[in-house]
Amino acid sequence: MKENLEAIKALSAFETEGESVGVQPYGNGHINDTYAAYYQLESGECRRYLLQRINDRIFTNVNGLMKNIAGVTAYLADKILESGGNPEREALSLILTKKNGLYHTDEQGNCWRMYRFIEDTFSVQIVEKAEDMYYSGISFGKFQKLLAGYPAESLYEVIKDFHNTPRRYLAFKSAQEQDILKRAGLAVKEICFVEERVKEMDALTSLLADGVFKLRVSHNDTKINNILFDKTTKKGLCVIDLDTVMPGLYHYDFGDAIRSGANSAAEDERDISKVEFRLDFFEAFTRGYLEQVNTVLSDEEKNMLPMSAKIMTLECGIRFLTDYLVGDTYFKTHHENHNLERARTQFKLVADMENCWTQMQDIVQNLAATAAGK
Ligand code: ADP
Ligand code: GN1
Ligand code: MG
Repeated sequence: MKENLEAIKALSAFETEGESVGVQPYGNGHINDTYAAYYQLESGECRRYLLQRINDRIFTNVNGLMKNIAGVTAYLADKILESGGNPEREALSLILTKKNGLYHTDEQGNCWRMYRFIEDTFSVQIVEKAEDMYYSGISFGKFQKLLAGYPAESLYEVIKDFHNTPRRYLAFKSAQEQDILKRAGLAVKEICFVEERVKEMDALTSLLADGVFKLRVSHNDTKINNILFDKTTKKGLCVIDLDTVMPGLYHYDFGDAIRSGANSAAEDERDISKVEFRLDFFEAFTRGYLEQVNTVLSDEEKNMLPMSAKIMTLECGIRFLTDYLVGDTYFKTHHENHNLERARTQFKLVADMENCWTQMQDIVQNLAATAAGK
C-alpha cells in the first residue's frame, strides 16, 4: 500500500532504537493518520513506536502545533515525576528526529511525528458504565490541574476561534443564508432549534471577555477516546491527542467530555429514541473531575459547568449542521445525511439537559461541597 510505504519511508527520519520491521495503521482517529511502527532490538525484544502523519488540511501551522505539544508534554513529565508518577506512561513523550527536530517533513510535504508507544492500554469509544466516566473525569481534571501553572498565553492558537460559539453561530447563519445545496429546507426543525437558543451562544465567551474567567490551558477535544486506560487498573492513564491544546477555558474540556461521554448512544446514531443524556454519567464525570480541580476552579467557573455541557453540545451540533449545509467539507461523512444525523443527536442531548437543568446544577454544587470537605 502506497500509504504504508510513505510511513515506512518516514521512519528513518526518527531517533529510534533497533531495526524497523514494519508498520500497521492503528487506532480509530478521525483526524490524523496513525501507525504502529514495529522494531526489533538487539536483545531480540520487540518495541513499538507510534507514528502519525499530521493532518495539515486542518492544522495549517504544524510548527506552532508541535511547539505547543513539546512544551506541554515536557511540563507534564516534570509535574508527574515530582508527584512520584511515571512520565513515560502518564504523559505522551515525543521521539525527536535525527536532526533533533520535533517532526519530519517528507518530499511530498507531509509532516510526521513520533511518540513513545504506551503499551498495555485500552480505549473506550462509547461509555457503558459510570466508572469509565469517573476515571475520565479524573484524567481530564488531572490534566488541567497539572497544567494550571503553564502560561496559557505562550501557546499558539492552533485553530482560531475553535470554541468561539458565537462565531460558530455566525458561520452557521451564513451557510443557512447561502444554502448552496438547497439543504436548509430539509433541516427546518434543527435550524429552529438553534435559533431558539441564540441568546445563549455567548454564555462562556462573554465571561472570558469580561474578565470573570481567566484564560486557561485547555485540551479542546476531550472525547473519552482521547484517554488511554490502563489494562491492569482499568483507570485512566494518559490524556492523548494534544493537537488542539490551546489557550482557552476549562469549560471547553468539561463541556466536550460531557457532550461525548454522557450520551447513551453513538454520536451519529440515526434512531434518535436511543439518544439520551445520562445524568448518572454526568454525575460520575463531575465527581472525578472536581476531586482533581475543585481548588483550582473559582466559584464562578464551577457555577458555569452545567452551562458548559450545554453550550459545547449545542456548538458541536451547530458545527455538524453547518457542515451539512455547506456540503460536508470538514467532518468525514459516510452517507448523505450523516452530518444532519449527527446534529440531531447533539440537539437531543441539549434538550435532555434542559429538562434536568436543576438536577445538573445541584449535582455540581453538592460535589463541589463534598470535594471541598475532603
Ligand atoms: P486523532 O487526532 O486522529 O484522533 P490520536 O492522536 O487520538 O489521533 O491517535 C489515534 C489513536 O492512536 C488513539 O485513539 C489511540 O488509540 C492511539 N494512540 C495515540 N497515541 C498513542 C500512544 N502514545 N501510545 C499508544 N497508543 C496511542
Ligand atoms: C473532531 O478528531 P476527533 O474526531 O476527536 C473535532 C472535534 C469534534 C469531534 C466531533 C480538530 O474530533 O472538535 O468535537 O470531531 N476535531 C477537530 O466528533 O475539529
Ligand atoms: Mg483522537
